[in-house]
Amino acid sequence: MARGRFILLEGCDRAGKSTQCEMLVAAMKERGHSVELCKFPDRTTTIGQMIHAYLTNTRELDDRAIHLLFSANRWEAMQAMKRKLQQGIHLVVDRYAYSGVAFSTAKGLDLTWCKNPDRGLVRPDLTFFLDLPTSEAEKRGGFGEERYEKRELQERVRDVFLQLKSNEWVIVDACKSVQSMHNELLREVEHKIRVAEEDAKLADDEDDILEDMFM
Ligand code: Z5A
Ligand code: MG
Repeated sequence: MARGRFILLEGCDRAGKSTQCEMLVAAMKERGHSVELCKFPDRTTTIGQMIHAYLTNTRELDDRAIHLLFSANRWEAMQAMKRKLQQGIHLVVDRYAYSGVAFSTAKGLDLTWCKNPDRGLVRPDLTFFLDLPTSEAEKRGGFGEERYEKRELQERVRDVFLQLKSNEWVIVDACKSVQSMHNELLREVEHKIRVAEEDAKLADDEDDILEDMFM
């Protein structure tokens, strides 16, 4: 049996990541895959509650301290995520370490310093970057409610995201309709899973989880 695939949705604010994650999970389940949704920040943990207080402006924190909390929030999820991937469960993940680096670097921290705490996390098998101009994001529901939802910062964040782009990234135009984005994502995911299953039948070598984020 092939291990589960780690499918990440990253992207600009209000680009529809959470909408697409939910649709993707539902469509994969309908097709008979075992799949779970993960979301970062995970606001349900103790660390996640500190992050939530910061994002909703009820708490002030040094830029480095909040960066490390976002990273710790990923590390605390790592054992459970690895176990699920090993059990053949696919993970659809709503934001991850690329958001961590993009936001903190956009605030002025050093890029390499920002990557370091996330070094060695599990690396996604497939990353979608949902790209949306800030002028479009501003027209969408809820923009401006949280700390980082300001135009200049969002534009710097997008620039850093694009610097982090690697081979397993697929750039998606998030100006498109919800349904056409969904069709594109589902097609790519189905292809990725099919290739992994075929490889698992043919190859003897281990299909190890990739524990080399930012390495
Ligand atoms: N952050 C960080 O600094 N460091 C880290 O390590 C991590 C995160 C992991 C909270 O994240 C903040 O944390 C975030 C980055 C920072 N700060 N900012 N800015 P979050 O993930 O909890 O943020 P969120 O509140 O979920 O917002 P979001 O992710 O930006 O939105 P989204 O998930 O991309 O979009 P959505 O909720 O699916 O849709 C937004 C609206 O647009 C909604 O009204 C939809 O109906 C509408 N929508 C969606 N798709 C479309 C299309 N295709 N057309 C038109 N309208 C659409
Ligand atoms: Mg979201």
